[in-house]
Amino acid sequence: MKKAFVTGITGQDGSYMIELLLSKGYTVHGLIRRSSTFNTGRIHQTILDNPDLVLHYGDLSDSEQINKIISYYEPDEIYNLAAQSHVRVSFDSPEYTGNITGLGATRILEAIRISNYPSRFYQASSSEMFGTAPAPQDEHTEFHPRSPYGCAKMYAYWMTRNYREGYDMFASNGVLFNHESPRRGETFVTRKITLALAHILAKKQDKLILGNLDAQRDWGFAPEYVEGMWDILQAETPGDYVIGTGEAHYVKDFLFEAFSYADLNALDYVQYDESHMRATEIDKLQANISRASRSIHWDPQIKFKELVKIMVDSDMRLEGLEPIGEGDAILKRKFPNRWWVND
Ligand code: NAP
Ligand code: F7E
Repeated sequence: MKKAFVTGITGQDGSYMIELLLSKGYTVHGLIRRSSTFNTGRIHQTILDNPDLVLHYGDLSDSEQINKIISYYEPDEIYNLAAQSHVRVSFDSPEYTGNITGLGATRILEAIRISNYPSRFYQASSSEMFGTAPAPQDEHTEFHPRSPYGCAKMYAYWMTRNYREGYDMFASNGVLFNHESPRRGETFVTRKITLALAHILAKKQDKLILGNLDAQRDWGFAPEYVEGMWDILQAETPGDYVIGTGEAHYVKDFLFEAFSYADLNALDYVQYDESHMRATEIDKLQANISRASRSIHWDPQIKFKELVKIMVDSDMRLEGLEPIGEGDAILKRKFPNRWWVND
């Protein structure tokens, strides 16, 4: 039976990742931050249902606990999914973001090196590292990050490559473009839109306040991306892979698509607020996934319009409304056997 160690298990990707690993028969050790209120909303049922999930309190700022877990349990695979992951917030807390999102990866890499156990390491790298580099971006594109978050991720990316080259470790980067789901954090733009729409339909909210609508992003469906992370660690050799859909859409496209799916005009509800703007913005991110498609056979099934419908249906259900249903139908048709279809 394989053992995995996953950080960031209470987040969107971490919650899907531990479910995927448990479904494959792994024993999963998860790092969780102690908090004064419950932070296990996304994984509550998984904890109850799975004796093979072992939780460890700890923090990426504290190498002591990370060292102990890695040297004592000797995991076969380690997925570093924890981060201060909000780009706008990273402008307010650049030092903290560097400590967690950047140095956090180094703490794990050092712990693996010291343990002398051949754990395979996955680093959650990000398309934010590409910044102003012209789209489409791939494994050969030069990085030009535009946020403290992007800079911190670049440091972690290069440390992962350096440990691979210097210590012959199986350490890989997944350079993932934006991926969303019904479990997406509520302050990221896609979820903010679909949740606000559900609140508007439930008559609990009448305005949606947003920032820059003119940026373009390559948005995919998170459960498929988590499968890509696992694929990256099953490859014969370590390496770095770009994962995305290959399509770019404006923020305003997501907004209008979501509201028109519910038969509403977004212009009747949306307002602009400066506070959501960033000191430096990225205009366009769009993946070229040829390498992932060719070498690990990873190809996404869910594209932009389907993603919007899946998220709107889910948030309508969360608000006690009858979903429109096309999103639910897409999930059932495309993934009849996947563990997360009945979310
Ligand atoms: P998320 O929902 O924001 O989850 C972040 C996770 O990190 C949470 O479990 C959080 O714990 C944990 N965390 C934060 N600070 C920590 C600390 N100091 N010590 C230990 N754990 C800490 O992020 P996500 O969307 O799932 O993304 C997963 C990873 O992929 C992140 O590294 C992110 O930067 C990266 N990434 C995401 C995307 C995307 O589009 N989603 C794209 C590229 C890369 P709490 O619940 O306690 O806050
Ligand atoms: O912003 C614009 C905003 O915060 C997307 C993280 O998972 O993906 C994510 O980072 C766009 C930006 O995602 C609001 O200015 C407008 O242009 O949803 P977001 P992100 O910054 O692309 C990358 C790949 C990661 O690695 C990150 O961890 O939407 N935007 N109005 C807004 N964004 C937010 N959050 N809120 C608004 O009101």
